[in-house]
Amino acid sequence: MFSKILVANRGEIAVRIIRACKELGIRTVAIYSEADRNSLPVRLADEAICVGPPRPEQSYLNIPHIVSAAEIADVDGIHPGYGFLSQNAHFAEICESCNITFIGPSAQTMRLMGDKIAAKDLMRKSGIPIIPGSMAAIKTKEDALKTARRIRYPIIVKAAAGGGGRGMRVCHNDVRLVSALMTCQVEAEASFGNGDVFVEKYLEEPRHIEFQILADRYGRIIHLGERDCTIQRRHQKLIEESPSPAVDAKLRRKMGELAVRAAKAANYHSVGTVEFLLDKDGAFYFIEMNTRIQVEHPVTEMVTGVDLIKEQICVAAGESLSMKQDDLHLEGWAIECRINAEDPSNGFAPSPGRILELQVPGGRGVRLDTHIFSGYEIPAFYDSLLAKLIVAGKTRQDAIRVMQRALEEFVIEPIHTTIPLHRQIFSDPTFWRGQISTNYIDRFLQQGEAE
Ligand code: MV4
Repeated sequence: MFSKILVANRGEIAVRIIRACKELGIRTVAIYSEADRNSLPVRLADEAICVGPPRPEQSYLNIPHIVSAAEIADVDGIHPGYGFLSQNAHFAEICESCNITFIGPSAQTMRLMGDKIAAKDLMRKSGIPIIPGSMAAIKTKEDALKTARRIRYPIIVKAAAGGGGRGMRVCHNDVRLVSALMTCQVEAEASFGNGDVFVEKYLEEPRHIEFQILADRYGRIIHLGERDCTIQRRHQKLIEESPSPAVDAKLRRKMGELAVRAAKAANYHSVGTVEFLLDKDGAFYFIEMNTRIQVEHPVTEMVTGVDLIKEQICVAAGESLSMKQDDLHLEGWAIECRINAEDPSNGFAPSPGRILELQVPGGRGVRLDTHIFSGYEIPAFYDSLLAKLIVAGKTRQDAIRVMQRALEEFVIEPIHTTIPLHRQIFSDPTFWRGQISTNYIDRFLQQGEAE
């Protein structure tokens, strides 16, 4: 087992990882930027090292500074959390070359899954359903038009190095396809240094269903059920739940088996997520695999009773999986709301500033993962996630009631947050019925405008 882990992240996930380490008897090193000097992870960790100025490129993404901190503190593992360096294969390689375990999958697996064309190709060869489209990078407009004849419109153009909705374009005719191809290539080259793009059939109003995977270094792989992350805005998830109202036991078994097969094909170890789109007819398709712990992992923890961060650390340390697939049962219902420092009534504009009044929810079935405290100053340099409010209930209806009650208790002043928006969503009959698709939030916000 590790004796000391460096947490290469900030905010709530840094706190989450430090807590898991403490329960495992592992010492912790926090890194922080100059903007996070007085942050909660810095206070909770055994040691803390400043790695640079506020801008992420100079601190949380600064590989030389982070590796130097790890060497000075003499850690044997680095936990990258999510975002920042969590899916950076180069960083994982540098950690390993310094004899420090990168707590995640192999650099090779991360590189493979980071290329959405290569990932899709691997899944197709492994018998996992994929969305019809180009099987390789589209180089010319003739390539694109030929594929369009085969799969018909609507079509989506995606960047091979994209993912999570970045660098995507939907088109309904040849003219738009040709221009989307050009813009996507240029944008992808500029943002990712890889201009490869591919096209596929655009599915209208699908649900986003992702399976949690847990795998040890010896090829044992299990899934921990699904999360429904359909409620998003501009590819930022707002609400996640497990199980999904759209998945029954039979579909779960089928999708779960394919998710495990996908992870096997990728030679996967550590925790990971296999993302599917599920359409109205119950057909589903692999879209991508996320090679990190995800923001929404707590909903899976609440319905399985498994501590995913602890498991991730244990398998990284070389322990073999103690659980078998048949040992796992989903019990009850869990829902997570992302509480962001944003103003939903002003286009979700960031709302940095100091928290002067804080009243946190509690009681039966309530879990709050957060790094905020009364007097905390929200820096403007990072993503706006302040807290994850997670609830568990016996049924979906029960969980919704707990969430409504918890949202009523929650006070964060004077900054703007997504709390009022969540209160509205949780009293929407459409949400109660679970009849949601990826267009839900846009429609919901439009309704509000019309009233
Ligand atoms: C799609 C799609 C429709 N058809 N691909 C968005 C996140 C990224 N992982 C993939 N995404 C999508 N890919 C095809 N072929 C629709 C989306 C999508 C979406 C998916 C899940 C939840 C919300 C979404 C919002 C917009 C688009």
